[in-house]
Amino acid sequence: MTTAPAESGPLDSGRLDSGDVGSGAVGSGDVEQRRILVTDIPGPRSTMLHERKMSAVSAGVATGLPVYVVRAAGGILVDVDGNHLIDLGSGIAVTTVGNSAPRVVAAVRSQVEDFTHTCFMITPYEEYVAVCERLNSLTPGDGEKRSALFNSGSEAVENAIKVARTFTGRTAVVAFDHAYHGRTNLTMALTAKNMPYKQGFGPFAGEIHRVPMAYPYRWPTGAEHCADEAFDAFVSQVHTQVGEQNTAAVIIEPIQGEGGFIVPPTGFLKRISDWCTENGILLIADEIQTGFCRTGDWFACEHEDVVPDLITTAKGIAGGLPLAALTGRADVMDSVHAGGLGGTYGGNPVACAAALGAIETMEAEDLCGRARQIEALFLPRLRALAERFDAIGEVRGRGAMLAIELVTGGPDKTPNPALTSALNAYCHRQGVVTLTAGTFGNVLRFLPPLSAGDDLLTEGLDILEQAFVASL
Ligand code: PLZ
Repeated sequence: MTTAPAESGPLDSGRLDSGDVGSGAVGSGDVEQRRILVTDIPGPRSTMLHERKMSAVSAGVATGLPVYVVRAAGGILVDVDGNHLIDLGSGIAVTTVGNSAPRVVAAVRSQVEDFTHTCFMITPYEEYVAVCERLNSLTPGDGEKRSALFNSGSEAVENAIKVARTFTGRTAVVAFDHAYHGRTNLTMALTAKNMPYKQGFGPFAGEIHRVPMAYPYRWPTGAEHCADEAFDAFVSQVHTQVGEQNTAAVIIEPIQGEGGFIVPPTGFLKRISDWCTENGILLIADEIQTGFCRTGDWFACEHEDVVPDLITTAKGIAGGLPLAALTGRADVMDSVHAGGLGGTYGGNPVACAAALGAIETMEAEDLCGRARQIEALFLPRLRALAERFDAIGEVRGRGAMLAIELVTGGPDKTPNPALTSALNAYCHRQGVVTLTAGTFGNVLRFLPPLSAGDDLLTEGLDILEQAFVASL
């Protein structure tokens, strides 16, 4: 069934075609927007496929929830057994416009028929240029900007470091505790957490220096001291251990993603940004998880009035097709010698077409507004749960990037990864796709597609509530 051509499966009948584009709703096609469980999760067909996976795919590639997907749209994933699961993960913040969003489908179909690849470095095409133009105008800052396109978030981050080193003539890079920037050699070095990302994979790239993150919930002297003390520690450590004059860039996620949806105190980012400017150091905002309407603005930096020198994006940019970008000040981006940036597939025309369709969808459907509505739906429910269950140490996040941090209860804030796994597994068994995060594995995070309807989101929250009752 999974190997059948996409158009021939029984679930494909009545699929939205390009004629439906612009109908108003972010398309859910013919995928019924309802949780439907017809087997246990995972069901028998998924279980069989998973056995094949175990003997064909490297054990290094793990699976969070082994249901095998055949269709997805709106806020629903349909598996091979015919179960309809509520998607609260968006494939880790990727399908922000929804799976197979009509404008993305139409743009991809048309592009695939025209041509699939030429290599932009050899014989270019308009779609790449158009994506860069959109990025240059949508990202924070009114100054002249340039962009370059890549295949993955990690690659965008690597290139941000290459550009920063070229422009400044300096080599050191400062990253934060709990940071996640990727799995390639340089980005592993930037990523903070050892298991599973770094264990056994060293030696890592040099000239990466780590400083404390402003993590209010776990700040040793209390959240009220977090902004000042974290900023002072940052300044002092860079000064004493690295040297401002050696520092090319400071890289930060405006809200940390894999690290546990850590929201720094208001003003912290701005102080870092101003200090970087004073010291000729570039600020790189890694908006790979926070970007493209996810937090209720196009980019999370906007909320803090911060204009980074360089911004990395990926994930939500192209509705599920692999695309990533580096956007930044024109003088910085143009400091690299011709031929210094590139790659065979970077800015593939099909991925670029998808990005143009995704960005058009975000504008036409006001998906930033939708992310704020989702925040308004989730936060009161999560806060009510926190009132009821001591195990919820903190509710945090912004827009449709929300999380609860789980502890054993009591004042010591001991992380509770066992409860986190139990809640996650309960939601999965009930057909709700939740994700975990956090340096201590004790954060349950919610990243629904912005195309999911309120009914589905409410039902997802009901099941989360049941998960607490069942697990505590
Ligand atoms: N920067 C902020 O969130 C990707 C990775 C999950 P790639 N996060 C999900 C996993 O276990 O691999 C991410 C991110 C931020 C960079 C990246 C890296 O993006 O497209 O996965 O390379």
